[in-house]
Amino acid sequence: MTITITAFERSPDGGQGMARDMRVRWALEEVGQPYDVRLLSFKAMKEPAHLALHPFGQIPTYEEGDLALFESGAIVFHIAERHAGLLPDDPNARARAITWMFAALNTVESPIVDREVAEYLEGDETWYEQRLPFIDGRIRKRLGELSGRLGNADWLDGAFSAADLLMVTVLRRLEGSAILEEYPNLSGYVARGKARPAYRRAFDAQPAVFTAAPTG
Ligand SMILES: N[C@@H](CCC(=O)N[C@@H](CS)C(=O)NCC(=O)O)C(=O)O
Repeated sequence: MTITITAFERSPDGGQGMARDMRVRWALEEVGQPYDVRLLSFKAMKEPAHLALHPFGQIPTYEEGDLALFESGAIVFHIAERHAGLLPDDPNARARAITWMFAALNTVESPIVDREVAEYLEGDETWYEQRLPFIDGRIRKRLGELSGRLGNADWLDGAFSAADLLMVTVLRRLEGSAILEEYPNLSGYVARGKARPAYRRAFDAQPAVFTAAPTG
């Protein structure tokens, strides 16, 4: 059955792969599943046809036969459950990998997204300069903890898994801020993820069209 995902018609980051369809593309490349991409304008994302697939009018979505999913984490989890290669077979190792998937999206991504929102939407506010150090402090706290746990390991818990795929895409959102470079093992971790052939294929497949709009 054909898999179809949605992505921005015009990538606000100019094709840097920061939008969350990149996670889904990468997961599909890791498990060797071909997919089609339906590109959407910002207007089309808020229209009934897309809202029927995604209640919040965002990308990415995932369609396969009768199944329609939204939320990048849920989509990556679905792909990892249906195809070998992104979750360990051992039940305990699998549960730990799933735990790290939640950690990436709930615990690490949240302050990073706060920083993006502040930059995009609050940059002109009088209190912006005072707020940024607080957000960066929350990010550094999480990165310090993550860095301590990763140590010298290649991946979060044994072999590369969907947890690493999500965590790498989350940490990538800090590219350009110089914060990530304060944690050399995390920079190396992101570089390892980006060096995977499946990542390269996914990155090269996403369109590089610039608009000034924020990714949200
Ligand atoms: N938690 C959602 C977030 C989805 C999201 O924020 N998508 C962004 C692109 S990365 C989007 O569609 N932004 C445009 C908008 O919200 O109007 C997920 O992980 O899929």
